[in-house]
Amino acid sequence: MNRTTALRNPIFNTCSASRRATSVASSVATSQQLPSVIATRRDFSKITAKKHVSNVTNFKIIESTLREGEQFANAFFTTDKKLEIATLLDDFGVEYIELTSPAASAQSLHDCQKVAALPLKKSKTLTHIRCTMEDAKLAIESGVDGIDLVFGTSSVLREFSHGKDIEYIIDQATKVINYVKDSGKEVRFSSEDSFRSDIVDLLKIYSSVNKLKVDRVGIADTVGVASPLQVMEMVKTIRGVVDCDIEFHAHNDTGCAIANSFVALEHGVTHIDTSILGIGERNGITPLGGFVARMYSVDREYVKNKYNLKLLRELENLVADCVSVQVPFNNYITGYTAFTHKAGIHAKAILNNPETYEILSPEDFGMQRYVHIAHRLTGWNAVKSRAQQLNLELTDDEVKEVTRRIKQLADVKNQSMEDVDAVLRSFHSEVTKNEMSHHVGIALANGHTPNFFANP
Ligand code: HCA
Ligand code: CU
Repeated sequence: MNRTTALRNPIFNTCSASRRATSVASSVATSQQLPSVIATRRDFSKITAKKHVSNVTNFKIIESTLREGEQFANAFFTTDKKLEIATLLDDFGVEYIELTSPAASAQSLHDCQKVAALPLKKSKTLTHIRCTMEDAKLAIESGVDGIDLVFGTSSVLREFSHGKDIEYIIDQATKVINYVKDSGKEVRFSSEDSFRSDIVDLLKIYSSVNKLKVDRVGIADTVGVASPLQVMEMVKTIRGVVDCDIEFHAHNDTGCAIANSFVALEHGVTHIDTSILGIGERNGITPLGGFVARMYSVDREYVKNKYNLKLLRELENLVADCVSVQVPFNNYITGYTAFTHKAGIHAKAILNNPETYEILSPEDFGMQRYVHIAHRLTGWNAVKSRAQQLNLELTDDEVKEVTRRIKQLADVKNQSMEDVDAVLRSFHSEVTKNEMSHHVGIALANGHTPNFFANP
């Protein structure tokens, strides 16, 4: 990467942490720090080919329901539930399943070993630990395929959490990474609270661990503060100093988790962390379903071939039940209104061609679309389609008339589908009776006895 790109990077002008980074970056130009960063960049001059490569059709999911999700307020997973969730995640096809640290508790160690021993078809198992030799030893012994190391790098964490400086962090990371690598396991190093960390510190750390040949580095928006533009700048900057894979972990405090994950992939990230329904610390992280919806909208075939999308609903129901929450009405894909069309104009177009108002096809996810007609915004095309479903034969003029009645009723009070069906049925029998008496009248006038009920 260009020697000064990181220092001129607009990210440094867009948030307070970044502003601090600008001043640090320019002030350290004459200090001891910067030359080593520049030297490191020179070491990576060969990796420019990886810069700005979009991975929106070439990404991996690190599913963290059994790690980040366990940090959700309501979460309590028994061993059996963990095994059930992991098995279903594997059937769904996520590339990785991340598990709570075996150092967290005796039960966590036991559960980590149990999940790691499952005969999974596709998913690899990871555990997520502090960057210490003790945790690393336990993690290696638990039998997982890979180990995610994390260290707090923001000044606020360095001051109020672990109290260590950057040299100490790099030193410690070097010891633990080498130890994990010697065991043959996959290893990732991540900096907690990356977006409130000093960019110069981050570049030093990431380029050091990259030299140690980690499989991945991780960027974590631990507090959900980053905007998509800031993510873009951060990812581009880090992509410029590492040639390993990059993982992105987005919290959703300000509603940007999915957008941030997407932008991250567009600019060179390779792995995205998710959890089912987004459960995690506070209001959680990138939800698996929402992330999948986003990616499907870009390349439907890629996503359909990679994941068993029809299992999404089952996964969400399983986890929702387990942590005592409802799947939200407006949830991506599986929410109860996700494929419900209401306004008359929408309903008409959807009935002609679903692509008019749907970028996601409900059938691909084992869902069904629903045209809502019991309201004052309804239109006669949608009412006609409902009458056909109920096998009630009506002319277009009759459908228009009954639609007027439905609208009148819906202006007075909220209608249910049952109410509308009842109106349709009684209207239909009314017109049928009228027709009958009309025919009877004609027949009698002609001197015949009509027999409507005779067998054919
Ligand atoms: C946490 C840690 C973490 C770690 C993310 C990562 C975060 O605060 O519980 O390892 O990439 O959000 O920073 O979940
Ligand atoms: Cu997190």
